Amino acid sequence: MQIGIVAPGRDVRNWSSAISRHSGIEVQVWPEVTDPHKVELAIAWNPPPGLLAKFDNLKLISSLGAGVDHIISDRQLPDVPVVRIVDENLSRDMSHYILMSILNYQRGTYRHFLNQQIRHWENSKNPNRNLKVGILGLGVLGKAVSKMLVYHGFKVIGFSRSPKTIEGVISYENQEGLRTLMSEIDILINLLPLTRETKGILDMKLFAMASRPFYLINVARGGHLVESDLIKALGQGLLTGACLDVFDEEPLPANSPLWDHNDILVTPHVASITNPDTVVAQILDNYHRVKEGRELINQIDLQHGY
Ligand code: NDP
Ligand code: OXD
Repeated sequence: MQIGIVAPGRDVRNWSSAISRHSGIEVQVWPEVTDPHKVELAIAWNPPPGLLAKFDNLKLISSLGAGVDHIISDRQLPDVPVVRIVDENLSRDMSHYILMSILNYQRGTYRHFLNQQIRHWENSKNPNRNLKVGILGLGVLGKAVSKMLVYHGFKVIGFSRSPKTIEGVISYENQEGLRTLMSEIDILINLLPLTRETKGILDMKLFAMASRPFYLINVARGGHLVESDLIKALGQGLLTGACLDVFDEEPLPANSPLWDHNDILVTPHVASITNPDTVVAQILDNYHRVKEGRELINQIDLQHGY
């Protein structure tokens, strides 16, 4: 048995060395796969469509991260289970990124930074201490983020497919719930998986539901956001600004208008990055489970798409 890593454009040397530290299993890294028949476990990030089908002895596919949209969009996906990463470090890093974004927004850090470039002294007003934060997606990451925000004194409202009970968090489902959430928030965080239902959810229709200008933080997927609607909505004052970590096309092309927009902060998909050392054990555990016919952990429901 061998492990195949398929992650075009990503440096996966840390994955190969983590796997050898945790097991003696041989690793083949695409495109240098010489014997696809030996690959029983594929660890994938954005695999070229049709490629995983070439591993004719495959037993399991694991995403290299929390999301699986980049794997299950493959129309020739082999008929084997797909699992994803759930890891405390991912949740903590995501929570820290969100806290940093909110505090930078609340305290006007970027205005101070820009003012420093021109030696301009401008005292800001008192920070708004009553910011209401809406979170789309109350899964593993959304839940961790919501608890952290409640701990830091923010009012938090969440939205998910099924009802949730999280201390200090009001939670909504369905279209009516989404409308209510939008009418109450000052900041909107997107932590939904990218599926047929959620693609393009961050569009003008949603932005127009807000009852006051709000700040958008998109850390889920670029496919959730209709970029032209964001720029239009910023121009119309529906939004006060946006912090974007994920994009339809990554790396973000040099000619994207998002780079130059004064009210948009761009970060290069770094909100929360999987550390192979802390997750290789769960991936291998899942491989053994599949071989022994036991229940898998963090398995994707292909019907729901997450
Ligand atoms: P989960 O699968 O644990 O949670 C998904 C949440 O979204 C659930 O609460 C689910 O509802 C809800 N949801 C799904 N579909 C809908 C829908 N149609 N309407 C309403 N709610 C819906 O995912 P994670 O929290 O682990 O991760 C979320 C996403 O974050 C990932 O898919 C990935 O794209 C992104 N990510 C980004 C990173 C970055 O660095 N920028 C790092 C890691 C992840 P329910 O609970 O009812 O099922
Ligand atoms: C992930 C990501 O899905 O990094 O883990 O976006």
